[in-house]
Amino acid sequence: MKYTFPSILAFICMLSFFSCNEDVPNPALDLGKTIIIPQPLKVESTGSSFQINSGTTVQNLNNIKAVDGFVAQLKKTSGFNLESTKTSNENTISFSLDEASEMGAEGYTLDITDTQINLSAKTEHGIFNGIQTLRQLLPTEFEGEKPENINWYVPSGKISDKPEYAYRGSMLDVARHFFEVKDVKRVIDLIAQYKINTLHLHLTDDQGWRIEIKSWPNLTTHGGSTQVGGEAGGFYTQEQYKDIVAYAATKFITIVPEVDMPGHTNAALASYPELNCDGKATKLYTGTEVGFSTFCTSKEVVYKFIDDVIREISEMTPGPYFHLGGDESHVTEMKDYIPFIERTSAIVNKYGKQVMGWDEIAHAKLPANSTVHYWNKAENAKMGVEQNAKVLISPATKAYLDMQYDSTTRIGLHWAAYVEVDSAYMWEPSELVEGITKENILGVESPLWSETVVNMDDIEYLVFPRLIAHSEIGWTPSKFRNWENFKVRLGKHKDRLEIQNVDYYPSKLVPWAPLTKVEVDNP
Ligand code: TNX
Repeated sequence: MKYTFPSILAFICMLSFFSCNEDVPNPALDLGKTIIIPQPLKVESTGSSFQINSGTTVQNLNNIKAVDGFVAQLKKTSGFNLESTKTSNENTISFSLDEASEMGAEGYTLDITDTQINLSAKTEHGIFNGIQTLRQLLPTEFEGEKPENINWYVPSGKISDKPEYAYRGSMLDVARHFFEVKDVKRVIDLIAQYKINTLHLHLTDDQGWRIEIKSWPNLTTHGGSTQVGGEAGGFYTQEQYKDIVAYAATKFITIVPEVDMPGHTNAALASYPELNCDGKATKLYTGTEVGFSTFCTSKEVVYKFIDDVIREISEMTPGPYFHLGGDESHVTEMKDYIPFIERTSAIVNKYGKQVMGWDEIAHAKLPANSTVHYWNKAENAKMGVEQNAKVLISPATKAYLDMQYDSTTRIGLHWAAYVEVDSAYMWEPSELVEGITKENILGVESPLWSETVVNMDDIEYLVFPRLIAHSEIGWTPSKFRNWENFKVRLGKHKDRLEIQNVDYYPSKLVPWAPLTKVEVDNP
């Protein structure tokens, strides 16, 4: 491709003093061969291409914010001015909202001819998702930091795309090990490109309380002071939490806060003696056992405490959900657990949020619009569905990002399974549990528990590339998914991970390969 007639002509044009863009036909590129993850619903190639060059203008009549970020990055890496224009001409990238779009709340249509790119969607979120696709149609250099003197061709054709599931999430456990705001923002940046739209933050556990609660300050000053292994912990001030929420919103990611209760509460029990039945504060805990702690569910002060916590967090959280945990409460008797979940759920509703909780909460009678988060027991998920709850799907054997890839993986656990990339990819949410169908499923979430995860490199190593596989499960209908095809696309996605300095796990099952010359011209 590099030495074909058009490229030689283009070279001659570069040496001459006048532009001959119009005379040089753009290369014939095949949109259908371009690697896009998650795979869009419909891709039709027209076998030509659009060239972004010094004369390209940008039309953003609806002043869509997400467009500004995209254009800034393209300016930085192409060196072109990309002036904004009110009218589209023969060389324009245009972004527009279209009330009549049939692609739904998150879908988009991307129409590329040899003279224009038109991205349209019903909502700004749809435009954002279309931009994530457009990023992958551009040369990998787009993801870099400095101007690159290359041809900026985009294959022509039409993509009509929308997601299979409304909720496509990841979870970060900031309780076992604490991660700074900048790390959370990097996670947000990295996952957003795969059209993930939710980040669940596991904010509290036995080892640490990570969110400032103004009415109960000892939760963070004492309860947040340490972490697994005994080093110093940390917590988010309310200002920092709001900053995370606002940053996530710019990438169309909703934050779901979790306060895990009545078990997994040692950090709170160590901070306030009155939450314990014997009135004595427990010791801070830096090990990795689970299931040994519980709030004293019969004490009124516990519900005053929970009311304050849920109120303060809900006030800072624009998203619809509050996750109350509810898992592994092994030392709470069922006769105490059930009324606890019911009373706490009512508090969540009182502050305008919908209940989300790990699958054990289905033992209780759940209010309308609740979501049971299936991680372990299919029968719990079914009990949830029987009371009309939705199910969020995170089976530990497939979706847990803290599971080791194999027995040699340097970090991670394996109590549920070893989860290699093929295993992470090859499953279908609506076929996991008999009786739980697509209608019952809110979506898919990939949790990263952090008992063994200490820094950003560890996060990236466990999250990538498995989250990329999960993103396609949540976005693309199963009839268009196939491991043999996915592993090749993932292999060719390598350059994009590397230019973003992602410390991914180079699974032997994936044919990792830099793009060849022909593919570079047909990105
Ligand atoms: C189970 S998943 C837990 C977590 C652990 C995780 C480790 C769930 C609801 N509870 O407390 O961190 O396993 O894989």
